[in-house]
Amino acid sequence: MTPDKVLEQPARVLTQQQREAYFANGYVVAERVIPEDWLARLRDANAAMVERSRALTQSDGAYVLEAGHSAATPRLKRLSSPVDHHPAYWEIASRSPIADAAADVVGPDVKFFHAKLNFKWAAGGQEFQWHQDIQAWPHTNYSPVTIGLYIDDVDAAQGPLMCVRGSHKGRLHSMYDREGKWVLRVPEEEMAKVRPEEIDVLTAPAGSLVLLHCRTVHGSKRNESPRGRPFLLNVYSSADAFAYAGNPLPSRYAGAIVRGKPALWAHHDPEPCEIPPDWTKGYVGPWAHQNRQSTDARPGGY
Ligand SMILES: O=C(O)CCC(=O)C(=O)O
Repeated sequence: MTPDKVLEQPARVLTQQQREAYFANGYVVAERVIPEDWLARLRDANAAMVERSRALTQSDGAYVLEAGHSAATPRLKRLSSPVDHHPAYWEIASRSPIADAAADVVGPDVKFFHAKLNFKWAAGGQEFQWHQDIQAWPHTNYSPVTIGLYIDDVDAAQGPLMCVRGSHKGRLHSMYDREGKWVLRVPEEEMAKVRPEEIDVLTAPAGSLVLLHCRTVHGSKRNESPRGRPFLLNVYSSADAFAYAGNPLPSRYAGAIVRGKPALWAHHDPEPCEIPPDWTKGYVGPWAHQNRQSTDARPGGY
C-alpha cells in the first residue's frame, strides 16, 4: 500500500497528523499511548528477566551482556526476542495499541517480524552508531516499521533514539565497510553531510511510542545517566511484505498476523536492497559489528 492509501484508512491510535509526520520524516513520537497498567506489567517482566540473567557469565542466544555484568550487579545490553521468553511481551506486541499503531502506518493487515528489548544500562549503556535497519533484514517492500516503547521516562542523558529527518527518502547506504565486513553503520563521510538541524533527539515520557521507518538513519548515544533506558522494540510490516534473508532475531511468532488477514500475493518494491550476512550461521548484535576494527578480517562474515 502506498502512504496515500494507508492514510485513507481510518486511524486507530495515532492522529492523522502523526501518521503524516511518520511518512514525511521517517519517524514519529506518539506520547503516552501505553497506559500505566501495561507499563507495570512490563517492568515486572523486565525485572524477572534481569533476575534470570544473574546466572550468566557470558552472552547467549537470549541475553547480550554489558561489560561488568555479574550475578551481584547485572548489566544487560539486550534481551533478544523477549516475546519468546515471557508472556507479557507477546501480549503487548499482539494485543496492545502497539499493533494498532503499526496498522496506522502499514495498513490494516499487519505481520509481526521480530522483537528486542534494549536495556541501555545506567552509567555507560553502549551507543548505537548511525545505521539503517532494512539492510539487516530485507523485505520485498519497504513497509516495515519498528515501534519502540519507552517503558520509563527518557531524557537526553539516557541515550534516547536519534533520527535523521527525511533520511528514509534518501539512499540506502552500504552496511559493509570497504573491506567487505558487515559493520552496520553509515560511513562517516556520509554522516558528515548531515546538518545538526536535520537530527531529532527523541526524548519522551514513559508509555510513549517511537515509530521508526525501516530506511531511516538512526542511532543513540551512550547512557551517561544513573537511570537505565529500557526500550522495547517490535518490528512489523504489511502482511504482503516478505523477508527474503534470514531473520537475525528468529521467533516462534515471526510471521504472525496481528491485525487483519494474511496476504495471498507478495508486494514487491522495485528498489533493490543490500543483502546481509547469513544470520542462520549466528547473529551477534549491532555492537559487535560496529566496534569491529578494519584490521579484524573476516571478509563477508558477520
Ligand atoms: O536502542 C537504541 O537506542 C537503538 C536501537 C537500534 O537502533 C537497533 O536495535 O537497531
